[in-house]
Amino acid sequence: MRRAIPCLALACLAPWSAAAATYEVGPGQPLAAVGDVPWESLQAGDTVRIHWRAEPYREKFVLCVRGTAERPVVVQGVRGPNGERPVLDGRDATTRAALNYWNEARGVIKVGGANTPADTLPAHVRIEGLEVRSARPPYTFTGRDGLTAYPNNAAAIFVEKAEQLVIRDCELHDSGNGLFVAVSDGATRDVRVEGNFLHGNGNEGSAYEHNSYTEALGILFEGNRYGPLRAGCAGNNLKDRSAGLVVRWNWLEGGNRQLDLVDAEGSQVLVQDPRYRETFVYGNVLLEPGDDGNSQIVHYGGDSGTEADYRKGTLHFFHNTVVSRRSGNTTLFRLSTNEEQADCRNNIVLVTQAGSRLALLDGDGQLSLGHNFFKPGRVDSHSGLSGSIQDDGTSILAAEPGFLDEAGDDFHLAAGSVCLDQAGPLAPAATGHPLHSQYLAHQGLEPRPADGPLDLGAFERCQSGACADPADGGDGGGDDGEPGEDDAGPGEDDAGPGEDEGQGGSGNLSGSCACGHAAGGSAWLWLLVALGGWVRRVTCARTG
Ligand SMILES: [Ca+2]
Repeated sequence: MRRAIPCLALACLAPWSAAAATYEVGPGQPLAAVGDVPWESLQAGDTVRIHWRAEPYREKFVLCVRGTAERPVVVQGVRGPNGERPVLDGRDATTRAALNYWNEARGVIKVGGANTPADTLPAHVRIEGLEVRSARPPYTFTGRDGLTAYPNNAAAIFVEKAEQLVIRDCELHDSGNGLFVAVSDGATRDVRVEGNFLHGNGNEGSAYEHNSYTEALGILFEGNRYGPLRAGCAGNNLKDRSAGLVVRWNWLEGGNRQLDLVDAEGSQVLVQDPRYRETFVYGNVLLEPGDDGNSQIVHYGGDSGTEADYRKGTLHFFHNTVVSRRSGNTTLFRLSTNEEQADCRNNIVLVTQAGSRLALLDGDGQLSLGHNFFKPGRVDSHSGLSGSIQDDGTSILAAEPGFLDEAGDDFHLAAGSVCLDQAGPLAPAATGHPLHSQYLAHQGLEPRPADGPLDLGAFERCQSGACADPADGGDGGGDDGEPGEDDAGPGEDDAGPGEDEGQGGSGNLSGSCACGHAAGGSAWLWLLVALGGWVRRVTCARTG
């Protein structure tokens, strides 16, 4: 029952094969509330634009819709006058009555199945530019079952199942998990998490909820800022159980461990996928701000106890900058068994205490080292080495790596740093992951300067003052490894539709706007992009 469709003549005349709509939400917009959007009848190519307002939107919804590569479904925040992202607040939130979906308590935004709209595997969905918060105990919302409490494992964004999903430029906080991605028996794949700010999540006294907790077939994290969890919460910062995991060019500060990369629990599809054996972590800043949780920075392998399913492959860990300000010991890697390997090269690893406070391994595992920076005095293990360490002797031992402003958290290299131009070659398996970008504080990326031999760590110094953009220089890498993902409910969570009654969603609003949407030729698509300001105004009003 949607009808009126004011739209631009250009858009209406464009030769697109299917209609699509843009819904504008906010003060002075055609739709006042998030719940006015007909979420149950979204179609490929539709865009929902939620405009900033001073008061948070206390509303929640499900995205159960398939877009296409050319016609994604986009939910987009439109920032306020001072750059504020619009806020979706789970506390006291309500759900549009026309929606009916399970696992409603698991997130403010759910991407996954539903009764209304009809169930499907969501695809080509993009969520961007929103602040999403406050899905955790003791908060409550009102949904299909009336007043409902959030469970501990509620998330700001809960992905039950999806493929080709992008979450970017969002702030996710004050929830059990900031982001939760379940593998759903292998259905969830190709997820990108880009340029978000995840912080202040978790539940007091619990180690089971994290800033992000993910399991998928193919997942990429890049350009994100991870901050400490909420006070008193013992979860990890980035916890993952995926196959095809890439973590690059992020800022990861605090958490029980900065990275907890453990075994797939949700699907043997992951364990059987060749990508399960290769994990890539590069170009990140990993900062241990103090005596925050576990003294281990990276855990790789598994934690379920089912060792046969542990990663038992290689963690490729290169060009990271690791800084620990712990007062006592720091351990760089915990490899779960002696069948886990780490290839550690071209990193800067600095402990602010004496160099002997750094151990490379907790005990188990096979570690190979080349071309890293350490302070003198590092030890193999603080608790007894049962694995092995292959050190090619090329690492630099010095008192200081030569950061621009260590106390001020600026870990770019200063002139004269011992880390300049000291990198060795990447591992053969890592050559598909060129260092063409670096983290830009905060939540951004910039080209890594092309300045002769690579420097150690996450940042390249342009010594000449006039460096080429490596993207122009053919680093050959093309697009590296998009992570795809699968189901896998992290941890304890089932994420399964559970109780769901699947009565089909026939009451969908039929039809969509008469105005067009980018469907066909790329020329039209790019014309639309160029005319973005106009396109945004192609607005379809709901008639009720
Ligand atoms: Ca260099």
